[in-house]
Amino acid sequence: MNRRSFIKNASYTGAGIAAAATGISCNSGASHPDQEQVKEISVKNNKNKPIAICTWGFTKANETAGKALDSGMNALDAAIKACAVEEENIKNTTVGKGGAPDREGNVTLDACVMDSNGDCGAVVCVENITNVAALARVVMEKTPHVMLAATGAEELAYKHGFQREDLLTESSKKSYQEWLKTSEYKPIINIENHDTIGVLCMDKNGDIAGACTTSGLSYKMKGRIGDSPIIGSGLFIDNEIGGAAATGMGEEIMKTVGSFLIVELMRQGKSPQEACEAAVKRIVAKNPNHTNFQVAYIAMNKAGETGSYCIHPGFAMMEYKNEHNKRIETVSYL
Ligand code: SD4
Repeated sequence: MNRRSFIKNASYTGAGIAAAATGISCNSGASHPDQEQVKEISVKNNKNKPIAICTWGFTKANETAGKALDSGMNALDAAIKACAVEEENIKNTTVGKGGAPDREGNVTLDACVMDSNGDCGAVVCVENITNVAALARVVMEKTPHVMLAATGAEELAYKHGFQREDLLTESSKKSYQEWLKTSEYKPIINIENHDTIGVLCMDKNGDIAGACTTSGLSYKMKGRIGDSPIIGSGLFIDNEIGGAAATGMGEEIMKTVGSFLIVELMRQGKSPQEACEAAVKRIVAKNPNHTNFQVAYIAMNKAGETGSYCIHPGFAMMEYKNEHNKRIETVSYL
């Protein structure tokens, strides 16, 4: 088999793509394809692009990204646009405006973005700014840094025209006051419908980017940061391979650097589904307490295959492909 036909054949499977991307020659005796060729094959054979997937049943957000991609928007813009839908949705109590406050009653937001060049930006513990995924992009593009915290991030936001907003809504204030009566702190995530949004987009060029945004654990300790704004934990993209995003108990996701792990497993030849399963099982194996918390992952590879997996039933992924937005009930470990 000559080099060209090896590349052609390799492009039909996720394993082939991963092998090609890492330069593994399988048993073909082929020489290592260069990166440009890898990109060419995987994009050419992906008939499904553009694609948007996101965590939970965020129908409108995912559709917003999908339609924007259909009309030619690039992957990063589309992912941030999808996040903005939930950041501005005051009924979502774990993202943006209307997000649950910390124990002291202050709403603090975390977010990150990563683009197809491997550039990334993040903000943590930000008050008074709704669109923190867009702010994470400002950190990426307008500063020499990757991550800014609290008032530093907030000041940057004002410099770039973001509006100051009170993020604590009447309804979240009421729930907080109710919580204060017992102040019971049980950091257990999930089972309700709305949660952190992580979005992965592949645009018409086949380039992948993502964004993740959250208010984190409800009534968290002051200053607590979860996985969502941590590059590699809440989100990771490698445009040669694919991307992954996480939701659920941030502390557990960070201990295994979950999204990075999934992308690396895809690099080694696993499909997005297999990689999500392996990453969840890694957490399960390390933590006998896993029945007490939720972790869920979504992933996409360069061929446009997607996957998702979680510990507990109740998690769903949205997928927009071929102009169709659908909800995929995710298979769970338990
Ligand atoms: C966190 N992972 O702060 C986020 C919260 C979340 O589903 O995803 N909830 O730990």
